[in-house]
Amino acid sequence: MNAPPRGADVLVQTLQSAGVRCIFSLSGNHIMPVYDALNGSGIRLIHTRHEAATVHMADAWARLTGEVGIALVTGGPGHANAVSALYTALMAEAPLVLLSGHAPNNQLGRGAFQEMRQAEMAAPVCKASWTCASTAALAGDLARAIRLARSGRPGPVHLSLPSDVLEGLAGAEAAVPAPGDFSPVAMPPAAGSAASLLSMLQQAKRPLILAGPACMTRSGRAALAALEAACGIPVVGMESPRGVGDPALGAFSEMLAAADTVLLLGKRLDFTLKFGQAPAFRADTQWLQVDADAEEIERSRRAVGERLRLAVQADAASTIAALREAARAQPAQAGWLADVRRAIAFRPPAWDEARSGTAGTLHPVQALRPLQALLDSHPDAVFVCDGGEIGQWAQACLSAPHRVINGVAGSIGAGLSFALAARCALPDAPVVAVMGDGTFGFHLAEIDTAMRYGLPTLTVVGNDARWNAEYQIQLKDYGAERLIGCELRPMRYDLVTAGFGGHGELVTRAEDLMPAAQRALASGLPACLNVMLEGEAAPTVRMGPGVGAAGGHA
Ligand SMILES: Cc1ncc(C[n+]2csc(CCOP(=O)(O)OP(=O)(O)O)c2C)c(N)n1
Ligand SMILES: [Mg+2]
Repeated sequence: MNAPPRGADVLVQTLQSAGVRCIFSLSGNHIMPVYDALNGSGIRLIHTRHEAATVHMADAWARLTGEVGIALVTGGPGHANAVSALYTALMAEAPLVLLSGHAPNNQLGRGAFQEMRQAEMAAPVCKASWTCASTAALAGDLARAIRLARSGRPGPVHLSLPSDVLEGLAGAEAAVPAPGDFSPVAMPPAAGSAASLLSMLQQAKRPLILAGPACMTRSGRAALAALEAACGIPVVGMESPRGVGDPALGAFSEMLAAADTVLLLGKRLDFTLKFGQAPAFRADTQWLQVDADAEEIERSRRAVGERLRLAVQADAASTIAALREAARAQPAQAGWLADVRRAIAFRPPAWDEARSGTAGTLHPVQALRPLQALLDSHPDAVFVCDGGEIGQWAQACLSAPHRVINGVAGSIGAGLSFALAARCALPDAPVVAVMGDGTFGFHLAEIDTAMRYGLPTLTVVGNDARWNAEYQIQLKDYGAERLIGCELRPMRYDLVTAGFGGHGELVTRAEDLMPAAQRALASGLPACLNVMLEGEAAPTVRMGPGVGAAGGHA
C-alpha cells in the first residue's frame, strides 16, 4: 500500500504539473521532506553553495527559458541569505518563486528553531510574499505564486513553507492544479488604445518606444525588433542601471535628447531615464505610457505632469502584440529610425587602436572584442555580464543571442550563478561570462557546483586588482590624493579555479587570449581566464557634432 502523500509530495507534484524541470536549492532541516519527495520526480536538483546563488540561478533560468525559475532554501538564515538576491530579479523583472522552509506553524511564537518573520523580510523585494497556512492550501498557494510571478510586470514571489505543512498528510483526494492554472493572466490594452498610441507616435517627428527589462530576453528582443519593423518607429529596450548612459546603447543618449514623443512600454520613468527631465530629454517631450502597475503610471504623472498624454494599464507583452497588429510602417520616419540605429551601433573609432600602456596587462577592449567570435559561433550562445567598469566595457563590446546582465538593480556578484543556470538551460551553447575580479569573489564556491553537476562555462575575469568602479568615483569626486580602500590584490583566480578541479589560465598578453579561450572551451571543464587588465574608467560613448546625425535633430 502506498503511503498517503505528504505536503512535500503535493508540492513536488504541483511543480511537475507546472512543467518545472530544474530547481536550484541549498538544503536545510525544514525542507528535507521536499528533497525526499524529489526522488524519482524527474525534476533536476542543483544543490548550490550559497542561498543567494540559488536565487540568481532561478533568475537566469527564468530569463533564458521563459519558464518560471524555482529556488528552494531552508528557513531562517537560509532564507535571509536568499533575500538579497531577490532584488536583482525584481529589477530585472524575472519571474521566479523563492520557496523557503519555515518553522512549523504549530510552534510559532514559542521560540521555534530558526523562527523568523520571513514573509515580511522578503516583501519589499517581491511582488508578493506570504506563509502557507496549511497542507490543504499548499498546491493552490504554489500555483498562485507561479501565476503572480509571470503576470503583469513579471518578478519574484516568495512563499514560506512551514515544516509541519510539508510533513502533514495531504489526504488522498489532494488536488494538484492543472497546467493551465500556472499561466500568466494577460492584461491586454483596452480596445482601441494601441491604435491611439500609434497614431500619437506617428504624428511625432522623432518618436521613440522604450521597453523595460522584461522585454530584454531573447524572445522579448525579437518581439521588439518585429514591432520596430512593423511600425518604423525605433523600439529600444533598456535594462542597465547606467540608463541613458548605458555604453551598450552607444550614443543613444544623443537621440533621447532629441526625441519629441516617447512611449514607455513597461519601462519605468525612474533614475535610469533621469526621471524624464532635461537635459536628458527635451523639456517639452510628450510622454505616453503602457504599464501593468497603476503606481508606475502615477509616478510618471508626478514626474512629468500634463506631458503624460496617454497612459494605458496593460502588460508589455500583450501590448506589443496589439501594437504589431495595429501598426502601419510610416516611410516618413525612416530617416529618424536609421539615425537612432546608427547612434546605438556607434563606438568610438579610437577603440580599434586601444592598447594597454602597462606591460603585462590588456586594455579592456583588447580583452573583450576577440570574444565576440565565440558568441557568434552558435545560435544559442549566452553572454553573461557582471562587474563594475569591466562590465560596462563588456556590454559595449559584446552581443549575443542570449544576454544576461546584473541589470537595473546594479547589484554585482551574480555572474557565476547566472552562467551555471545558463549551462543548465542550454546544454550545448557556449556560455561566456565576463566579470570583474571583485565581483568574481562573491560566489567563487559555485565553481564547485559547476564541477559536481558537470556545468562547463567560460568565465573571463577582467582583473585590474581593484574595485575599479568605486576607485573611479574616488578619483573623480575626491581626487587622487584621497584614494582609500579600493585596492585588491592581483589574485590568481585561474589557480583558484584549478584548485576546484576546473581549467584556469592566466592571460597577460593580448595574443594569448583566444588560444587560452579555445583551450578552456576544449577542456570541457568550468574554466576561468584570469586576464590582467589596465583598470580603465567605464566608457562614455558620444558621437559628438559632425560624426552622427544627432546634431540635426536637436
Ligand atoms: C552587491 C553590491 N555591492 C557593492 C556594489 C558597489 N560596486 C559596484 S561596482 C563595484 C566594483 C566592482 O569591482 P570589479 O568586479 O573588480 O569590477 P571593476 O569595477 O574593477 O571593473 C562595487 C563595489 C554593488 N553594485 N553591488
Ligand atoms: Mg576590478
